[in-house]
Amino acid sequence: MIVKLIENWFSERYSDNLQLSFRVKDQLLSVKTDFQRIDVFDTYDFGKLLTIDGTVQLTERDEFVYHEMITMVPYYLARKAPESALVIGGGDGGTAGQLIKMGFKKVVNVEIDTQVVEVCKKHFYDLYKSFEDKRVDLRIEDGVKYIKTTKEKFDLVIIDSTDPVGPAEGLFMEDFYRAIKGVLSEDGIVVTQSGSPFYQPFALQKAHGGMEKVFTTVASYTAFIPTYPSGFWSFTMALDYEPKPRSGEIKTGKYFNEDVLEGAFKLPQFVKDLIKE
Ligand code: AG3
Repeated sequence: MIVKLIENWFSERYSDNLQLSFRVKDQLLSVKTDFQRIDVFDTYDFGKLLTIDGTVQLTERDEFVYHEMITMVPYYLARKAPESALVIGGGDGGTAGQLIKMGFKKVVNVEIDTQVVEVCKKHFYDLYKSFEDKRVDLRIEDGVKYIKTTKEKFDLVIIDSTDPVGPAEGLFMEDFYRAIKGVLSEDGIVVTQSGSPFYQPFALQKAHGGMEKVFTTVASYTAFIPTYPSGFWSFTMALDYEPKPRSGEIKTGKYFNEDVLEGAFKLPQFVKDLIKE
């Protein structure tokens, strides 16, 4: 007798000819919200996987890389240790959780889609639980609007968004960076995820080019994130002074350490070429 086993796979499509596939034990959820489609899978190799509009947002196994790198790098380069942060996006809670761990006194997290938060409460409680911390103020609203109306100032602004298509498009624009400058405190820094330099050069170029119009110093850095397109990911930060590591204070994470803080800014030539004026 021939028993045919059914295999289930989730694939993120990069182009008509290329995709990254995860074999999955189960699909745990699929919802269509007012903004996007959210899915959760239980994968064999990466634990639970959260996708939005078919793109990998995080997996249990490698989320630490992204969440450490989007927080610890700007934190240790700031002139004095930041104490307050604003997270735009980040409805999974991973970024807020990392900030709390690092000792931030106040984190405002503005997520546009309440369903992202609900899904993570159910399926990624370890990340979601940061929203139960009294130092974290979760607001469900449009980040662009929030920035334009708030009177608060922040030492660090983190744009933890999806790719620059759909709801996140406005988060990669010069106007938005200008508005962010208005909510930064004196030594403030803004950082954004800026895509895969190999597959999404336009994301990096938009972020870097937009920030350059608004801030005196803009610096892109990279990290190895196995489940994102090409596994080679970029972040871009901007500020109005020369960043310098606060050596002596630097703690290590699971990915982040003092060598990574330096090395992450050493860019391959094709990446330098993408962002040169
Ligand atoms: N946000 C950035 C995910 C971008 C991934 N893009 C892709 N797979 N095409 C991650 C949210 C984690 N807090």
